Amino acid sequence: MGNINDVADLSTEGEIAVLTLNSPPVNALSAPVREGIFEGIKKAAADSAVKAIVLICDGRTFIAGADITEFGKKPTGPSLFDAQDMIENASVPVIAAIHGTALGGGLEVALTCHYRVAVPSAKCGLPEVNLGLLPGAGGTQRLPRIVGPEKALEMVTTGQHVPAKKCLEMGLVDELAEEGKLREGAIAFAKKVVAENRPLKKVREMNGKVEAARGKPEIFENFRKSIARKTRGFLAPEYNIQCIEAAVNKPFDEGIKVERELFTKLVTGEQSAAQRHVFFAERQVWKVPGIDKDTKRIPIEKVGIIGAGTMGGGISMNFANAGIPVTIVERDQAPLDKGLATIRKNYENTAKKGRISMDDVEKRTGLIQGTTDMKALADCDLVIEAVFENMDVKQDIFRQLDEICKPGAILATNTSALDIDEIASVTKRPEAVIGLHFFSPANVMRLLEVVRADKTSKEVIATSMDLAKKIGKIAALVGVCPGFVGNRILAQRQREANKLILEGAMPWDVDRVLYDFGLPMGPFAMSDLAGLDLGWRKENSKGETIRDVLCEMDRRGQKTGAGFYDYDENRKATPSKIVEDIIKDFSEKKQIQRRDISDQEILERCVYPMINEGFKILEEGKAIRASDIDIVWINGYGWPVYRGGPMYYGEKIVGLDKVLAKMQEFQKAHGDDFEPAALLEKAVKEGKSLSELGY
Ligand code: T1G
Repeated sequence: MGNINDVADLSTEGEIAVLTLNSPPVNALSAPVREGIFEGIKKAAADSAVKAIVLICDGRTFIAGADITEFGKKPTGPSLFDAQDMIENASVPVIAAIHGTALGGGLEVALTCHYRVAVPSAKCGLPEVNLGLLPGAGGTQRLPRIVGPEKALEMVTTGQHVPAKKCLEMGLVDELAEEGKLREGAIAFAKKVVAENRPLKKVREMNGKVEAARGKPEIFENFRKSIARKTRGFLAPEYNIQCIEAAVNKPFDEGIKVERELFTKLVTGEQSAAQRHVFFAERQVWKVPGIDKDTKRIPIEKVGIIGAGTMGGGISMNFANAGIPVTIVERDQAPLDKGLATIRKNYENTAKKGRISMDDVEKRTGLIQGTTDMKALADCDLVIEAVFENMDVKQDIFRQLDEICKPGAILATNTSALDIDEIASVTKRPEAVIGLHFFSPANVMRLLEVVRADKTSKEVIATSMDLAKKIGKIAALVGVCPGFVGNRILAQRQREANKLILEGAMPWDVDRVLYDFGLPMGPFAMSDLAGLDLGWRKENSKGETIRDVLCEMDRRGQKTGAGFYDYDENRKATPSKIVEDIIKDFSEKKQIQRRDISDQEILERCVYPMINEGFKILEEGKAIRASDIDIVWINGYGWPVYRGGPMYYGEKIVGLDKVLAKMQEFQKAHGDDFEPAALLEKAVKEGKSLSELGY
């Protein structure tokens, strides 16, 4: 039968037609793929010799969804709906043959097929919610008709990829083919369908499970409650729920109308545009100019960690989780034993939650060996120090590592702000020195700032970025400067928050504004959580700052039941009159006339300097691209993904001209902390976006 177009080929095996799609990298439903399906099914079904059709894909995966790069562009050729109608109304059975990940529009295409066959390694899902969307090609109407509304609600609001075996149990897949023999298995299944004269099973006509849920609004109300906290601020999860509700309460075609109406609202809205930006930013962040697949990598088979405290222990777990043996060094036996015990307890807690087995606990703790002898690091390929944040201490460690570690070993520091060039300068191998800045808790937080020092070699950078991916992190390559990228930007917000409470706002005002903006918590609640006495010493305290006074009063945060807030036995925070009086007292001492400060001013004063600092980071070359800064703040500090990250938010949601104007206004009123970055002024003056300026 031959080629349909460049991405679709039609062949036959006896009475079974096989339509093969091949559109790398993931067979996304671009215009040619949609045309290939439409024309290929049409041609095969029109051939009287054909008794069934198998729809299969070459390459790494079955269709992984609509082509996200086409969003916002005028669609050409047959629509996805046309292609689906061609399948669903074909005169012969169409069988989807699934490998890899059938996702989004890909699964929606498979759901219009009459049967689905998959290999055990395959997974199916409707992850549109992660793009701020909902399945817009009938997925919200067909999925609950197979798996029932409860499972459908779970799948569409989490975007989870369900393994084929589970799909089989749920009826989402009709048969599992032998691994590696999908084509043969799908054709054999098709022959069976023909031989047994099985019906043209249309999912849209399977109403049993949705009708059974009719008159049970509690299914949806209880589900809404169960995800409320996790989905705070997001639009898409609620719209997904409304579509599943429509599938239960309305006939199929009316349910489809609800789905299309809500899909259109989301796909044209701000949140989805931001989340699609993040989808691509998470893939761009791995691309480092000058490093490619030919850059040599250093094999990392054994890792050494210095320090068995919170950070050292958490970092060690990342490598053990990836099956890499770890030698963890502490100066004294007692803290070493404590550190190892904490690691085991963390694993046991994870096992109690059912996320890993007790066997995993034994395997992973077995991979982490403790010692008080630094010489045990001699055969490590990578050593990461996670000791006290003091330059002398770190330089001493690196002098020792320079003597102990084998040639070619990578020497990394977990410092969150110290100058890594200074650390590297005490070694004879500065090209092997790099920063691996983990975020606490290191075994949980996804972000890793990979900090290149002046002399760090390309091999060490390439190895570190690959290793980050291997241990499940998302890594951004950043440059040496105070606070690197994440904390440098955070410092801007902290400074303004502290000034705002002296000028008239209260900590709970600032926290509320930033929480409502979508951050997990505001700066003062965060300080109470972390402990106000981090880095504070009673003997040095002079009562010169609000924090000093609070610590001196033993109001050191949640752990003492009081900090900026008062806490009840369940750690529920309430604003404190004592703190309010202390703050007002400080305003008076500093002769600051307190005034009412609007929520909008609080937001702009905290957020715009963060954006401005991002511009300075870019012009100094301390981050490769603006979207890397977005990735840092989303994954390291909880910036709401539906606002795209600080740089995206400034450019696409607020508008750089407005950010600049506000910075200039604040500079006049509050001084040079608000001096606009030259690059921000340039972008506004030339009317250019950050990507047009090369960032
Ligand atoms: N469209 C366009 N390009 C895509 C794509 C997509 N859907 N998915 C992946 N790519 C590109 C990606 O940018 C990268 O490009 C390369 O493929 C490899 O991806 C109507 C509206 C499939 C699990 O949300 O989850 O269907 O960087 O690095 O880690 O209801 O990609 O190489 O140039 O991620 O092996 C719904 C999104 C869309 C799935 C593979 N589908 N993709 O992961 O590789 S909306 C999704 C993924 C929709 C319908 C709605 C993953 C993956 P480059 P990768 P991976």
